[in-house]
Amino acid sequence: MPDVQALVEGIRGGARASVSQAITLVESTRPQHRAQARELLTELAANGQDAVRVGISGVPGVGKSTFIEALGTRLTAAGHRVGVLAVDPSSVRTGGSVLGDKTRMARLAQDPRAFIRPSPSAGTLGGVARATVQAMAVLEGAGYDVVLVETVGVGQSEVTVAGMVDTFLFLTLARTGDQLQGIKKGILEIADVIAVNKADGDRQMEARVAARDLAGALRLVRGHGEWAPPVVTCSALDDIGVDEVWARVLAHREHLGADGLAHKRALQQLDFTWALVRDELEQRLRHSPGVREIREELRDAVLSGELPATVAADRILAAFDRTR
Ligand SMILES: Nc1nc2c(ncn2[C@@H]2O[C@H](COP(=O)(O)OP(=O)(O)OP(=O)(O)O)[C@@H](O)[C@H]2O)c(=O)[nH]1
Ligand SMILES: [Mg+2]
Repeated sequence: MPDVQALVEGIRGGARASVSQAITLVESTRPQHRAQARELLTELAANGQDAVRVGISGVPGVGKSTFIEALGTRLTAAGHRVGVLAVDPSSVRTGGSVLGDKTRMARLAQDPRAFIRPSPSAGTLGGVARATVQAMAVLEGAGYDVVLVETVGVGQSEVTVAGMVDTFLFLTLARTGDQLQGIKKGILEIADVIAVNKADGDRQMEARVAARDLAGALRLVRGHGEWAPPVVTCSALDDIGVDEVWARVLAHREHLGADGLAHKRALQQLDFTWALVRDELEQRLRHSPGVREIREELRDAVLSGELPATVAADRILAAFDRTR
């Protein structure tokens, strides 16, 4: 059982081992660890500084990790301290951790001014999100002033990540016309900056055309007077245009302004509060002795058509209320 006070001191002093241990603590689902994690975060929040929080999403293979390697290396060279976290829904399913892959971030992984942490490999997306938000607080407590959160662009994970960062960067590949429809509309609604990656070699022209088309499509999605997400091209591999992407991220923060950013973060805290409640309720429901007792029997009854779902649901809730 870690000593919270010692951890706090280690984190404030920027000790990597303490940061690592603290993130393991906030990832733990054991009730005792969760209580300690709360204590730790309360201490850290007392004089924590806020980092620039950026989510980076896009389909598998679009170049997220390569981009983070290029961007992160630039940022640390400019004097920043960069934390990298990952939210990987596939690791929730398979128990493996693919994202935050250090082999794609070889230089950054060696960089003393950077800290890379792969996605927690167990639990629900809600649980992973909880751990990630808290890991972000640990990194901020340790003085990392930029936090990048990588998430693969499938399912709910990008919406989840968009809800915990200041700016959401969406990486895509050159697509034109009809292919644009392959990009989910939901993504265009949450993206703050879009970059068409792999704009190198003989794909530069194609990427530029795609960026222009995408910018046009976005103007239809976004309302008048709203932030119009800029669409730029870059090559993460050749480190071309990566600084330009970062400039757009900073421009988005500028657009929000101090009050706008504070308001956005406050709303995120409120959403996060309820997400925590839902996550905790789900855990309690799963472990409720009353529900466990009737679970199998209800399962059979519903499967055989003997019991309607509505009645079964009422019984489960009654069992939960009775024994919680
Ligand atoms: N030509 C070119 N290749 C790139 C570029 N960026 C990434 N790649 C290559 O694309 C492949 C996938 O890159 P990753 O950075 O692992 O992509 P990712 O989006 O992090 O992938 P997942 O983590 O699996 O979702 C690798 O072979 C990279 O070398 C780029 O700008 N240009
Ligand atoms: Mg990756």
